[in-house]
Amino acid sequence: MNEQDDSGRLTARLTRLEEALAVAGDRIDPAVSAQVRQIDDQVRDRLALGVEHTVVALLGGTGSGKSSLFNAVAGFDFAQVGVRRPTTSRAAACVWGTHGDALLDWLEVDPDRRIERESALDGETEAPLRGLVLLDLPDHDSVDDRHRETVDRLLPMADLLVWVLDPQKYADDALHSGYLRRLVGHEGAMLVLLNQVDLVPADQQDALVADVARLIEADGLTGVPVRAVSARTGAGVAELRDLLAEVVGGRSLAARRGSAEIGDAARLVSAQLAESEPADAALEVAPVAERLAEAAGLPAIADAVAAAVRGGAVPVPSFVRVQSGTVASAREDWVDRAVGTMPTRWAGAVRERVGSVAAIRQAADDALAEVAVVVRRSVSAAVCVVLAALCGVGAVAMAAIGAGQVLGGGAWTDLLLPEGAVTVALAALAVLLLVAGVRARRRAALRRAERVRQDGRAALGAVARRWLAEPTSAVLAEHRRVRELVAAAARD
Ligand SMILES: Nc1nc2c(ncn2[C@@H]2O[C@H](COP(=O)(O)OP(=O)(O)OP(=O)(O)O)[C@@H](O)[C@H]2O)c(=O)[nH]1
Ligand SMILES: [Mg+2]
Repeated sequence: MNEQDDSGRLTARLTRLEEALAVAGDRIDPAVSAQVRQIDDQVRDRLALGVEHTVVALLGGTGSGKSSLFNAVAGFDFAQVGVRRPTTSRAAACVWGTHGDALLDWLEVDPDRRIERESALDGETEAPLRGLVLLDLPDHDSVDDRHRETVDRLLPMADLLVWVLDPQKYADDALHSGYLRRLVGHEGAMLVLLNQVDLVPADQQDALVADVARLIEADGLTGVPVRAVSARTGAGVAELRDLLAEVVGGRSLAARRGSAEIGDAARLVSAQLAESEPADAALEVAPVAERLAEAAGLPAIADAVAAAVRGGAVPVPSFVRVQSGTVASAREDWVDRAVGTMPTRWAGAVRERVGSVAAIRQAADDALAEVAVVVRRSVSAAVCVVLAALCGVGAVAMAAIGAGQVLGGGAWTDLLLPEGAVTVALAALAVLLLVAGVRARRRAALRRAERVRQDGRAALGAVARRWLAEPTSAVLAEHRRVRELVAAAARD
């Protein structure tokens, strides 16, 4: 991948990160946003300076030999090497090649602490290191706070961190818990040098390097190269220069470091998000609608409608205005279920965005006012009853005629002939029609009651959707957008 591709990809990732922050707003802790913006600015500034330079920082405790190694790599004594500790209080820089000034200004290296390597006198010997900016930093474990401040300011700006340890202090807690453990994820931009190996008997050097490597692994850093060197005897210095040449010539370390920084920033934002949004089922409004319906007296109204349609002289009550407390608790329960395990700030945003108790209460009132409560009786039932009555009357009349004939001297058997048969048929028809009428009335009662129930629930469901589900969905959609942007920004 060439350097322009690197820059382009990193810039695209930063843009996603910025968009994620913009969408998330205050649902991301402002301190985290500020931290992410700082990383963002830093990486952008670094990219703006071009990725053709590779900033390599020598870091470590006082007296480990940073300045001595700086001089050994540079090939002349520029950095002050001291017996009195700490020696280096201001960062020094050596630039191989030219055009490093903008970068050194950005790094705030004082002009009198800069030197340029690769003069005409060097011929081609320094060419492999062209593009290298070597920084000699003060000690991170200094008695002077300003030293530590300089280290902390420059550390994130360097593309390769070279930790210079010495055989006495390589296990120092200030180094491991103060710095190394926080750099998990940056292994690709790190190198550890065990300096002063001339002070270690030759047969113990390998074991010592292995012990340093073990501690680095224990810090959670995997794959960080550990090399033994001696600034005094020059052992390992040529190999170090080769390694730096390889780094300078390979894929832009500045880009790789930038990528790791963006990864850190994405992780910071991710920690403010849920892994996924609550399932759609959590946004189901039916339970709220049911609760409001009960509070508004819908079941009683439906029952009264049923009774009235069946024919009872039952007055049908009106909807009751739902109590604020009921609305408040239905709203709260709904929000609790809808936000699930969303982080507090996001859950808070949902709580703020959904309708207020007063708004929901008013909307429920208005919606129920539109619900038609129809008590009309069944026409077919009425027709059946009327016909049943007519048949009944007919049956009685026929029976009377038959009886008249018998009483008027007719034979009993005459009753069996037409009048008797018609009477029985009409009576049976009357019973059937009556049964059908009652059934039709019962069905109509159930139908009308169900219609009131459904209309009431639908009206309240619409209220819950408008004032609860929709605002919540909007927040959850924003959460999803932020999550996806951050995931995309995290991908190298
Ligand atoms: N024996 C030996 N001594 C070394 C080596 N490297 C540095 N020293 C000595 O260690 C002392 C400290 O070296 P510096 O290079 O000033 O160490 P530093 O890490 O820059 O120290 P600060 O600037 O105080 O942070 C000096 O006396 C050096 O001569 C080495 O490889 N072997
Ligand atoms: Mg020094």
